[in-house]
Amino acid sequence: MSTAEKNTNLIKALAANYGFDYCGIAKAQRLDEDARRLESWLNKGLHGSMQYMENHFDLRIDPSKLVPGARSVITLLLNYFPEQKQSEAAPKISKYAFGNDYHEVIRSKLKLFLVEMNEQIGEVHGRGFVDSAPVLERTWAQKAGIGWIGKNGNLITKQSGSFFFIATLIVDLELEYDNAIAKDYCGTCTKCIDECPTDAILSDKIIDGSKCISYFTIELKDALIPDAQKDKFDNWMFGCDTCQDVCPWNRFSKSNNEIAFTPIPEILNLSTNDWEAMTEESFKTIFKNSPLKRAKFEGIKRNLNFIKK
Ligand code: B12
Ligand code: SF4
Ligand code: SF4
Repeated sequence: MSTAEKNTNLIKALAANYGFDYCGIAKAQRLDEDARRLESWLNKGLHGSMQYMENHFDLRIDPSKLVPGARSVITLLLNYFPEQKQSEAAPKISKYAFGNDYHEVIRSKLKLFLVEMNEQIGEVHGRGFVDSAPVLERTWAQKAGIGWIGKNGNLITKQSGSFFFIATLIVDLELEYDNAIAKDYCGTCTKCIDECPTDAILSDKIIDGSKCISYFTIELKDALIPDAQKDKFDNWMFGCDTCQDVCPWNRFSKSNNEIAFTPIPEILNLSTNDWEAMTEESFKTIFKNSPLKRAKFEGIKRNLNFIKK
């Protein structure tokens, strides 16, 4: 067995030990095709007011700018599909935000993962990323053979759908590479496009971020959501899962086993009236470890006000 093969096996075993559901590896290289797609997305203003998406273009398309001497990009997926559902009276919250903030949960796993790689393999330079860094995570997951990019823009796995977080480890270690899935298993389906409440899904797997409910309810920092969107949110208060809920591949979703993603009871049970009555103090206490913090108390109140009939 070659050293690359031995190290690859070890990394895939470590991924499973840390509770990741998928692990795939791609050769670290410049993403020229994606650079064109990203550039066009930005030029069309589909990022709305998410100015951070304009920053670090060179880093986003070239892993060796993030880790000097980068050889491999390891992609790890963590399932967040919950067993529990929200009550009918609750304002809708995206499933990814039911439990503790995934950034913290995954970051600590990645840290330990790198330490263990160094202990077991020898000196490996690398960095772990989840979400907030300039890394095209969906592209790397696709290149690592884990799934395909659906018409709804999400990375979809054939075995268990798309309710997964994506994390990447960029390392200066030569490994064995997985083959990208060449095929697209969306076929003639257009359910996500038809059902998106704000028509944010364009052709060619392009998402108009500036029209997505997730953008309006989480990323938009303005005091008001534009009137043109009124009555379109279908009771989504934080994020939106519609294009994944309607995706036939998500009938294969299995409940996650991550204790940290156990739903916060208030998310499942509070009615819109309960939310309206909530004070800032209770919000800060109940959601201190939750992704809802990103929208802040004022953002949640703004969203509640906007979805009110
Ligand atoms: C900005 C952002 C948003 C914005 C903009 C959305 C968007 N589509 O870009 C907003 C706030 C709207 C958003 C919403 C959501 N997001 Co978001 N978001 C991001 C972030 C930070 C950057 C994405 C980005 O680079 N966008 C720029 C566009 C141009 O890139 P892209 O959409 O990733 O598409 C690339 C590839 O798909 C590729 N591509 C397209 N077609 C094809 C075809 C082939 C063959 C290939 C090879 C490549 C390819 O082209 C693009 C550029 O290369 C990533 C984290 C990260 N660092 O990657 C999370 C991320 C994409 N989001 C995630 C999630 C979970 C969501 C939501 C589901 C949350 C929710 N429930 O509310 C929604 C889903 C909306 C949707 N349908 O996409 C997950 C996706 C997990 C998955 N299974 O795919 C990520 C990866 C975060 C994470 N670490 O887990 N998000
Ligand atoms: S998350 Fe909701 S608003 Fe955004 S693209 Fe999907 S269905 Fe449309
Ligand atoms: S709903 Fe249909 S078109 Fe959309 S991502 Fe899923 S399979 Fe593809």
